[in-house]
Amino acid sequence: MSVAEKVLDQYSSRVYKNRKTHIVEINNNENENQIAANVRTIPGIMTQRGCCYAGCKGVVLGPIKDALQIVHGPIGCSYYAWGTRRHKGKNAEGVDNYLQYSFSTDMQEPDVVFGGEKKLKKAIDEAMELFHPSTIMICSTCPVGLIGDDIHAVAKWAEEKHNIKCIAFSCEGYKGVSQSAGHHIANNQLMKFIIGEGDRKIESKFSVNILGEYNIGGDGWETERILKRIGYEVVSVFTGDSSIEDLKNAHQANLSLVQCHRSINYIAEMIETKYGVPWMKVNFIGVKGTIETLRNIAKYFDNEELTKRTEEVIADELEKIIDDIEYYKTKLKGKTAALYVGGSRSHHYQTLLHDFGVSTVLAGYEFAHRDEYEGREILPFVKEDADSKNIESISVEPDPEKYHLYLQKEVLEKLRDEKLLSYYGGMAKEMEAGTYMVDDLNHFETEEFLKLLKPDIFFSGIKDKFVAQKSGILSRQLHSYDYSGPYSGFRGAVNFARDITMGIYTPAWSFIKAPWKTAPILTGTLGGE
Ligand code: ICS
Repeated sequence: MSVAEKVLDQYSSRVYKNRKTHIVEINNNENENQIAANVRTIPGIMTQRGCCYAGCKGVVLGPIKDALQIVHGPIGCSYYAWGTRRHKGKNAEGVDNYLQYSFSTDMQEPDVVFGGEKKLKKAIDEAMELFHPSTIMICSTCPVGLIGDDIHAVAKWAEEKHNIKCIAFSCEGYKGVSQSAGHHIANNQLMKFIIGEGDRKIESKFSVNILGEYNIGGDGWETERILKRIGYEVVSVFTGDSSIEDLKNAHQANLSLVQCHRSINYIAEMIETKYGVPWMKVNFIGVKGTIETLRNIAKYFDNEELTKRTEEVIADELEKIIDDIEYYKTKLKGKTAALYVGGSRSHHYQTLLHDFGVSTVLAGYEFAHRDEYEGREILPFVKEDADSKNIESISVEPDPEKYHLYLQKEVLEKLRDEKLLSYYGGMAKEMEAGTYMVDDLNHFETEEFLKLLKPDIFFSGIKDKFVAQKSGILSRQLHSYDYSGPYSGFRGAVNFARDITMGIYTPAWSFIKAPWKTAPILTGTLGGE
């Protein structure tokens, strides 16, 4: 029996059939690594997924520092989204910063019975009085959708009464099957009400947006530092350490760089369609990934001086870290890892682990779609550029998500031959045959797989880390980086290697035995006496 079969075998036949399609043993034949993803979790299963509200307010909107975000719903929804994601933001002159705060209408039973709009209006009045924000965002959680409060009407009311911008997000937790729906809702509203409104003058010919970068542990700052060193102007970052003013001007950039495709692909697409700003998939995680990305961007701009400067910066950054990298390689080479996060890091971080010779035995996502698992090759150029390179018909493969970047097979092969393709994501590609790719890995499967595969380290989040830790496996959080970071770019790679080396060579958790291993934790008697 394979490892996957041993895990699946414990399910009832109905669950077995369903979960089997979400667990893939990687095969050398790329086309066989197909996985079921982005579908409903079986009720009753202890999933690690989050909700639509988490994806909208927690992920995409959360890091916008000068929008005062009021959560319309019970207090718990707001409390659990308060300060946990570590999207960092600096205070800047003339820009409000509400990142430390948590605003909620604290909905109670009477509001559910009689409607909560009055309370929401009161919360807005109060926020205006105390903070004078220029932008308010309203995010609703489950009960609001169920009782039908019209938060969009309240937003309009607030705009007129207070002369501010007020945007409502109907991101009730139950919508969709995971956080993913929330990303989409946030993307749509940002596009509708913010992007395109700015008229800041952009000086540089080499101006970029960084999309899908939320500045967790300072990642966005490190990426920006490298880009600025080369000579790029960073117009906006979606949405790490961002201000409304920056986001308004995103349409003025020459190119959008997409780090986390899953959460922001909709905006990347819409900015391209509406304003003609093309986007390119990048990866600033890992030394190799960063170098490849910087070269791809330079290739896009096709400017001699910029290309030269890119190579200079790469050489200089490398020189500064190379000794550390070599040292950590000797410490980490041959170790094995399991990764389980949301929808983009499990493949990006595999590239970083490979830099140090760490291989992956299992990797999974909570809510990724099939592209993040199976990968797609994409054109790192705009369509027009491809045309100018004499590639005839670039037609779109029928795809549920209708990305124009999915190409027909013959075209793909031609582009591949001409080395015009950059790879986009794709977990399967990073993995060796015989390892496991799992979608919506649940609590039970986590325990079982870890027992059978025994990785040296398990990268996950706060919900799933303790079981691993208590069973003696080193755990590092890949969502929040625990208290560390940045992990992006050249310096980030060293931080990352230092953290996991420290963990692996301080095996504190393997010295303890979980109490339930030696003694029963429940006692009782059967019968009447
Ligand atoms: Fe993208 Mo946690 Fe990002 Fe990704 Fe997304 Fe979330 Fe975080 Fe995780 C995210 S946007 S919050 S890279 S910053 S929803 S770590 S998909 S689950 S892997």
